[in-house]
Amino acid sequence: MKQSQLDYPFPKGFWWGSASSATQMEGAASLGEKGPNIWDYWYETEPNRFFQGVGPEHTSQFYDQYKSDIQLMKETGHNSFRFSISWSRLIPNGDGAVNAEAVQFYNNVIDELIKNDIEPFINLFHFDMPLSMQEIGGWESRAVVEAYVRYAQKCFELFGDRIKYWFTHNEPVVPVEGQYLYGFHYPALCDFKKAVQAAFHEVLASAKAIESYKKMNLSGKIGIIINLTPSYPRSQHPMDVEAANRADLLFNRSFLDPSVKGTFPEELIELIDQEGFTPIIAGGDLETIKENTVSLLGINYYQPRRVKAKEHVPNPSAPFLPERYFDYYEMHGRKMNPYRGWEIYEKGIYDLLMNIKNNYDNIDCFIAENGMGVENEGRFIGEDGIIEDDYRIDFYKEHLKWVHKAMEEGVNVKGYHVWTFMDNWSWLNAYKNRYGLVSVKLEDDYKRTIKKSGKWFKNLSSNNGF
Ligand code: BGP
Repeated sequence: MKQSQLDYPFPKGFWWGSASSATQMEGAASLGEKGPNIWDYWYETEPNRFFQGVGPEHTSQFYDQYKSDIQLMKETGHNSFRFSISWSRLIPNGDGAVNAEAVQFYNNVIDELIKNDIEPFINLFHFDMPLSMQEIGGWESRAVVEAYVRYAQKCFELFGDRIKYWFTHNEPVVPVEGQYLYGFHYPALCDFKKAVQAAFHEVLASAKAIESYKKMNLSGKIGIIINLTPSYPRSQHPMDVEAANRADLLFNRSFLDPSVKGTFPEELIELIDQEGFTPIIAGGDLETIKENTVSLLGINYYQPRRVKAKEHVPNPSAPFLPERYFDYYEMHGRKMNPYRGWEIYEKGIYDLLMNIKNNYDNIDCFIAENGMGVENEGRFIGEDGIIEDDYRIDFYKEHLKWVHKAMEEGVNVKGYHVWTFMDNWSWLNAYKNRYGLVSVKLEDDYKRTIKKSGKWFKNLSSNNGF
């Protein structure tokens, strides 16, 4: 189709593809000389935490099937694909000897992608702390920051000749929430002070990895992928506005500002200091963060936060959580995903992008995850045996319209990656919510079938718009 016939044309070279992560799709969790990470350990010790007791060993078997999967990526129109390196597969002890089998695997994946004209994007950390590193404190520990930087350097050395787009973290706020606040990642603590230290160390680790990358004089770009959740106040009452601002500071700007601007927001520092949660910062750390900002920003967007002022004075003995500063409310008439329970608010993606243009120097960015999870998706299989996920096609279109508008208004959006390529295992939720352009039938030897949305995505990418 000619570009002039499209309602929503996108520029030449726009990235169409998807995102994934090692633990969620490789499988082979204890094979190929891989070391254990926190997910393997948690599953071994507390399998009942996982939906239907399904653990990381059963993730989509990309480790064995990467070749045919990459053919399916072609068939679904990918010109780019983001995956993560499993730190504990590459360096089984977290620090030290490199696993030759893992090097071979990642080299094979990279080469196969390039051979098929799919640009590989590599993310270095997607929630999968090696167990040995967690045992010495995980992100709370300075030693882990140093080990992470050595791991990052190793990745640059091994794969930097072919990789043009690197990312230091995916959604760095999530391990902080999961491990230190809300209990959905091992070790499921509830300790705000430790959460702040861990967050600071993630920011520092990212800056130090960027510093190392720059020293190597490779020709690629290095960025970070952050999940941004726009916080909308219930009303323009100053107390509601203040509550939304605090949610924004804690969940968005805590990583966005240091990554892009090299500094933490003053108001955030005040908030943290006033509670006595100031992290340990070594001499030179703030300079390292200042000097090593990202050159590309990946944005994950799923849903907004609807925030109101706190109605009651928080009980001082209750666990200290970010919700001490605000409450959530159910906005009347908001659109919900009936199959996952998350709000769908398409304009949120536009608001986020405009914020990047107006307040973050209009840095080059791309949508690094956007997707619609569906529980029990098998019910939508049509007569031809494929999943008729028109709801997902609508979801993508409605978000892309807003991305398009932001681009018309000058935001430097370079691409759109969906979550995700094929149905995958999602941490404690395991296979509960399906997101793929391709379905995976666990009970039929992980059989892959392209969904209706996968076919639609192929047209989207071939036409470069819709
Ligand atoms: C994102 C994560 C992904 C994935 C996705 C879906 O925040 O980056 O790793 O898990 O959420 O989550 P869920 O399966 O819980 O709906």
